[in-house]
Amino acid sequence: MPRSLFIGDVHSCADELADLIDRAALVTGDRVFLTGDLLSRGPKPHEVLKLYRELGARAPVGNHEQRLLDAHRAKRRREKGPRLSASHQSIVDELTDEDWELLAGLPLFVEVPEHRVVLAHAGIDPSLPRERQDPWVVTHVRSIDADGKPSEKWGQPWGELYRGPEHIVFGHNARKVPQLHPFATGLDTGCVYGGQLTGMLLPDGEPPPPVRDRPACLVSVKAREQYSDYGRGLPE
Ligand SMILES: [Mn+2]
Repeated sequence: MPRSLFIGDVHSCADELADLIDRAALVTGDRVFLTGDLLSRGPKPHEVLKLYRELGARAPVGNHEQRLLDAHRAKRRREKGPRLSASHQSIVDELTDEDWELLAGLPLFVEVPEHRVVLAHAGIDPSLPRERQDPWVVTHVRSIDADGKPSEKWGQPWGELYRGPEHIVFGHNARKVPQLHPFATGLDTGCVYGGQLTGMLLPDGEPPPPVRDRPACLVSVKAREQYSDYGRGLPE
């Protein structure tokens, strides 16, 4: 029976993506989903896109892809674009037309109804239905502040307040360990910052199990090195 492997933010860490695929022992017919932020900060963006195509993977758009796309559009129109880091600038200079087409085609949400899962790069505002979500929130939210507003800052994780019914698989919020909530799973364990690349492997047609059983579905590989600095280190 085919399985589905959901993988956290890769950030150009192609070697670790290949390691995780090996560790999960994927076979033909198994499917791969990523949480977005495929590129930037890490060493091998082109190899990540090559693997993404070979695997027939799917992913929602991340804030890094949006920034790259904004810079690319500005460059083509000879307008002033967003200020970019050296890592972003080299990607903008090197991607092919086919690569840009791939990035521009990434949707805000990837629906995987057979697992009752929806992928979103960062998450959602748990007080609103999915069709009323602000795209900025979907690609940037980490917490809900004291006034109930979505925020990019640290604070109460949005997933703690979310009550379903769809299970949201997300990334963006790099932690030492995955975030396991009743109806949300955060898979970004900071690979590019020297942490781990984490995946969740689900059998055909099965939704993510309850929190207490979910660790058995998780598979991680260690970063081969630290490629980018997270400042004070990854939070718990
Ligand atoms: Mn992100």
